[in-house]
Amino acid sequence: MKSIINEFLDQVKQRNPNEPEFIQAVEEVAETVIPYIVKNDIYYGKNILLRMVEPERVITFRVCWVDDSGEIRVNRGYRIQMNSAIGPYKGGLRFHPTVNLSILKFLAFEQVFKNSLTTLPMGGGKGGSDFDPKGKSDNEIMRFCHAFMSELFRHIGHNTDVPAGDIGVGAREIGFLFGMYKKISNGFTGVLTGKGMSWGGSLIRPEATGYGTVYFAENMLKIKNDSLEGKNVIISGSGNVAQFAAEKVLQLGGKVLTLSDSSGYIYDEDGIDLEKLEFVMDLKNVKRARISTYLDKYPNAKFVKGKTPWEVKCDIALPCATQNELNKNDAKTLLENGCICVSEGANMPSTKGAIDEFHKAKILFAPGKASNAGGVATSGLEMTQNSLRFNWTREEVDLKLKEIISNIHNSCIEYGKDENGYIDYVKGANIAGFVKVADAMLAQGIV
Ligand code: NDP
Ligand code: 2IT
Repeated sequence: MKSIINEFLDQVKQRNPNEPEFIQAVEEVAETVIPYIVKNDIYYGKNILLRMVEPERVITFRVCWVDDSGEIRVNRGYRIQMNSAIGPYKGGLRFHPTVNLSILKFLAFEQVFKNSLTTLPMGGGKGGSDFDPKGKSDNEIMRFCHAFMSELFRHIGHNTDVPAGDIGVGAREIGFLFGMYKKISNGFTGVLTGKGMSWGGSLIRPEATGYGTVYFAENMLKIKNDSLEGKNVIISGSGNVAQFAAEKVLQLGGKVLTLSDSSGYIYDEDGIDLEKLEFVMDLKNVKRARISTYLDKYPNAKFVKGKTPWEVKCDIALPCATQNELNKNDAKTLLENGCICVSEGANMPSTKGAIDEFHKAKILFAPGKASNAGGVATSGLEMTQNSLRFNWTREEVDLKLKEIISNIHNSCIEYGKDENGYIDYVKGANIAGFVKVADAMLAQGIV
């Protein structure tokens, strides 16, 4: 088996040089899915995985815009249209200076499996730019978003490809992107998700990724007859996903000890309660300040510069910042400190070494493609509401989100439970996500 997997990975590495994040994501899938393909005649010998690692289309384009001082700036825009076997391409846009082809291809590849797991009809895609929103004025953000959409518009559409937010792209950016799309397409359609409530957005979409990550943790704990009540929880990041993960942890009776950004983490021994979280939300979403300024209001907390929160003792860890933010040593520290559950809010935050440690210790570990799928699932619900020209209530959307997360959890058990009863959620999510897409690809022939 090892040689079949290695032969496959060698081919992928050769065709995709200098793309370490993409190879990392493919490797994780290949190790769990190839043994399943080999055992199942309908998939074997059809090069399905080889077809799935090749994007259906990769678009890169120039984005020129003028900054506040009158200087002409040049950025690079991307859209990876990875797989449309089960629905229109669907996935976020990331604006961050580290954005490159490798990162967007890994995200688009993961998205295919994640979207399949939601049970909704969405293919996988991802896009973005190396544009850095930090320190830019609202007008600069608007000019960049408009310039970006003035090219992207010809490649997307509500039945073709439906982008949304990711790192650096929130409600403000989706507004500017939507405004330009509507103007140049001369049509009001659900071409983006994460829209504002008065112009086609869905209730609960802003909260959905963070809430879903915590619902997934609650599902995992439940099979151990446990819950979040009274648990110490550490969270990384302080953006959209981290904020609403924290809110849901508090609602379910847990204690939130940390939040972070790329400068370091804050540790509040007394717990970050709802009032403190509201302060963080204003700090990050309105003032767009650094997390360290939390200490100006709450001086009892500590700011640990340049480090991640994994050294803080906890029961549950929720990585909600970015890829490869939790490595093998961090995993060992978490385990030594008694951590029993890790639910990924970010995409691929744990390195392969870290995941191996979690599996060796047989703790509850959920990979992002399962545990953060609540965000895109609720985007799918936004698409449905746009098509119906109707809005569901907060309670209705939240109930559907909970059901979807619980179904994803069940799919992981179906395909990931081993002989000893341990649930390998990585294997479960990869195989369950694969089956639906592979079946659709087989039915549609060689296209
Ligand atoms: P935001 O832009 O709202 O927040 C990102 C947070 O992560 C910020 O606190 C940011 O800190 C931190 N961060 C970003 N890059 C780094 C880095 N290199 N090192 C340390 N910290 C970093 O993004 P989201 O909350 O939307 O996204 C967070 C994660 O969740 C990403 O992995 C994303 O792909 C994933 N995700 C998001 C979904 C969504 O619906 N938004 C859905 C599913 C997954 P700083 O301000 O210093 O950069
Ligand atoms: O990684 C993700 O799932 C997202 N950034 C959300 C994608 C979406 O289309 O809502």
